[in-house]
Amino acid sequence: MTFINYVAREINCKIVYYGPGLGGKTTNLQYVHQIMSMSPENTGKLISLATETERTLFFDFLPLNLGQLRGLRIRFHLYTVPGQVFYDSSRKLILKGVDGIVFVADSQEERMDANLESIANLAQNLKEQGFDLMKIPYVLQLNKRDLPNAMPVEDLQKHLLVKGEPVYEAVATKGTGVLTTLKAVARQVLMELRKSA
Ligand SMILES: Nc1nc2c(ncn2[C@@H]2O[C@H](COP(=O)(O)OP(=O)(O)OP(=O)(O)O)[C@@H](O)[C@H]2O)c(=O)[nH]1
Ligand SMILES: [Mg+2]
Repeated sequence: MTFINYVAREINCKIVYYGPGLGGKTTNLQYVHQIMSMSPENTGKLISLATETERTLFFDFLPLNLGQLRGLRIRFHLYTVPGQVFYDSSRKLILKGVDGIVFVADSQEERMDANLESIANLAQNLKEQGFDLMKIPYVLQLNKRDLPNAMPVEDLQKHLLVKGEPVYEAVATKGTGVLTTLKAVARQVLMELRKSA
């Protein structure tokens, strides 16, 4: 549900980072913000609403200006959801009008159930908003590759792939894989835009 504002001559796309609690969604946005703010004309403020312990309470938000399509400026609005199970109503709200999803999986073995639960929750919440996980632009990020208990990539893929989506390994705290992931989802969103434009 891309929002095209012909008066401001801009296209607004919404990308949501989804996944289990403590998986690294906010860390992804912090890194993108750090890199992009080297050219301030492209980036707005990173707005985070967090608890005292830095868990996302409602959402994180980061606007980015990334190029043009047919004379319209393209703005990507990045959001994260709170991963903690009991914030489901916030997740539903944040998914409204979504154009693309990054699923940030936690590679640690003990977080496999939380990953699976979060994917099921995503599919359900998308459905309630009238979206289909099988059709929406979607990439899978396998985060926390630096940890000793990270599962092998093949095992994670076997359990977490939903539709042959692109998969990227990441260490969000170091920025590894963060921009590659973002570019991949942005590319899919732009392809959808071109189809409908
Ligand atoms: N070792 C390691 N730690 C990471 C990595 N990515 C994130 N972390 C750490 O994991 C913790 C949680 O990261 P957040 O980005 O806050 O996780 P989140 O997914 O936003 O969590 P919620 O907001 O509760 O849903 C923080 O202490 C991060 O520094 C990573 O790739 N490797
Ligand atoms: Mg967070």
